[in-house]
Amino acid sequence: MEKAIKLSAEVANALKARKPVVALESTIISHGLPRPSNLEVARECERIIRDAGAVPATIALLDGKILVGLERSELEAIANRDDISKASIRDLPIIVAQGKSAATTVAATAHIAALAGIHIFATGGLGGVHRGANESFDESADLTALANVDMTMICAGVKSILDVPATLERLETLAISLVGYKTTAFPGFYLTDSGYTIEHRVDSPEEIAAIIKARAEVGTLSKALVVANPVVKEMNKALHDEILKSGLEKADKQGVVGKAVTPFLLEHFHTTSKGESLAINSEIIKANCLLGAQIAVALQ
Ligand code: PSU
Ligand code: MN
Repeated sequence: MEKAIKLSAEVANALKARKPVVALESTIISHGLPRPSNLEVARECERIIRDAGAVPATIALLDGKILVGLERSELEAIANRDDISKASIRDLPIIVAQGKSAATTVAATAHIAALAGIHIFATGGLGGVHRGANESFDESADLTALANVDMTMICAGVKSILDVPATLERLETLAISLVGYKTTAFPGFYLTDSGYTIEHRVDSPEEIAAIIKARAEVGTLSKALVVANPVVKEMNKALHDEILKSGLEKADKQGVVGKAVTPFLLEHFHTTSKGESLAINSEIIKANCLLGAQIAVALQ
């Protein structure tokens, strides 16, 4: 049988030559951003990483193959095709065996990247504990995935649609290391500051590289390190809170549950904020890609 995981030539060569590589997820492209911005941002991210001296490895499933590093046409397919589902780790064997196509979440991307030998990963905002999770049990598999993988995860904190303090508690319980980049205010995705503080602060990619090296020595390589990088220009806070409130109400009224919740709320933000959340979401992802590449380069 052919192998299920296929590395692009660029990624395979980079890994063989021990060059810096940064993994990127694809759910953001197919379910997190509207067309045509999704493809533009995805391309821009890859360019930013290359310009910083690293190799981007966008991960997705196309027609039953797990691709690590996408060709131009493959990235277009993920951005524009209508048959791209949202895959978490548990969906991977099913999609592969059935020859289907899917974008990978943070959980699935981290899992695949580690299998491929990539240990730096940049995204927008992590998944986490949803509001009302004490009844719905809706907690993103991103958290448990990061508790089981050797990964440095660059993000703007967790998405502000979530229960942020509960997510911080879960990160602690799951022994996922957490540092703020140039801050001790935990970022709130669209907002620079979620209102919750974190203990550890780092100020340079070199400092993060030193922590990554220390992880091997202290035996925490099987768990992720989360680097929380706040957005520079945040969304208007009043507008943010208003859109979040109406989005949660609308989701509740329409009975949106499970994996549809996050894409539904992000879409509500993008349509209701008249482009403001989209611009900020794009900035977040790009800034995290740059920092990811800088960390990967500093590690060498
Ligand atoms: N960050 C973004 N946009 C996104 C996501 C993260 O800026 O669309 C995606 C990631 O793929 C993440 C997923 O893993 O949302 C979380 O979904 P859920 O809450 O269903 O686990
Ligand atoms: Mn969920």
